[in-house]
Amino acid sequence: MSRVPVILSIAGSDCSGGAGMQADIKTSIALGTYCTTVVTAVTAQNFKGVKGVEYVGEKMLRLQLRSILDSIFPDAIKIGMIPCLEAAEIIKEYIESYGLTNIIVDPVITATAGGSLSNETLDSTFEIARLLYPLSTLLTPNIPEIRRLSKTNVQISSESVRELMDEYGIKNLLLKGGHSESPVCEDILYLNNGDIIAYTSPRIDSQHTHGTGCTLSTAIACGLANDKSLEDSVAQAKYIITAAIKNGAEYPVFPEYGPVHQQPPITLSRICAQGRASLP
Ligand code: PXL
Repeated sequence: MSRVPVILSIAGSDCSGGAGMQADIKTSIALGTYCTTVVTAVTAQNFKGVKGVEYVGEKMLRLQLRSILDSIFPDAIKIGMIPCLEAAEIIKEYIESYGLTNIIVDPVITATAGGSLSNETLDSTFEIARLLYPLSTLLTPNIPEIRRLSKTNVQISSESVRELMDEYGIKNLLLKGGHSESPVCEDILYLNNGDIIAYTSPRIDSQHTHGTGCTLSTAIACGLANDKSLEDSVAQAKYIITAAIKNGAEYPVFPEYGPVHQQPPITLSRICAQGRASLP
């Protein structure tokens, strides 16, 4: 009997359900992958902003990691919100001692709704980067995140991306183009072997983009967990996120700002109306 692929999401909880661990679980379900979770922090937020953040603490972080890794070995891992340096040190220790691979790191710094997701200074953001990025299979920064990591406000070039990859020992990097001014949304994959692949989608005009980064990085992890190549996993994830943004715009949860939708609404009423009790 073949086993369901499993991912582990190491991320913060977003009580609004749009981003963080909640987005990871929804994405994983949409892709038929089982999602285990290690919560790094609890955030209190809605689509207008972050009201509070609490780190779960060393003991609880270790206990969650041990509970999962001793019983369900993940085929791929997605790492999102890292609230402090101590959490990064613990996660690194577990990645190394359990020999974890297929690790996607989303270098989350601020929340989509506005507000910091880390109580760390800029210096410790770089320290967290030095600890975790070399262990990752792929880093998925957006334009503000790569500017912050490269310590620049100017246009990012292929050379500056490669310099950053060399400086932090990043194997592969996906630069997300969502924040660009371009009429299309182009994400560029910089591979270890020197190759560059561009993934382009139409830009969808929407205020419902909360959870975009979490959804994309988790969808890539799901691809790897299903034994797809990194290039194919990114292509699949690009398709999923474009559909989720389109769904979020067409079926908004809140009238103004809100989350992406990982799946089209299930037409339960139609199934019930047909009186169908058995599975299709
Ligand atoms: O999308 C980045 C992100 C990650 N993790 C948590 C978040 C957000 C954005 O809002 O709330 C918990």
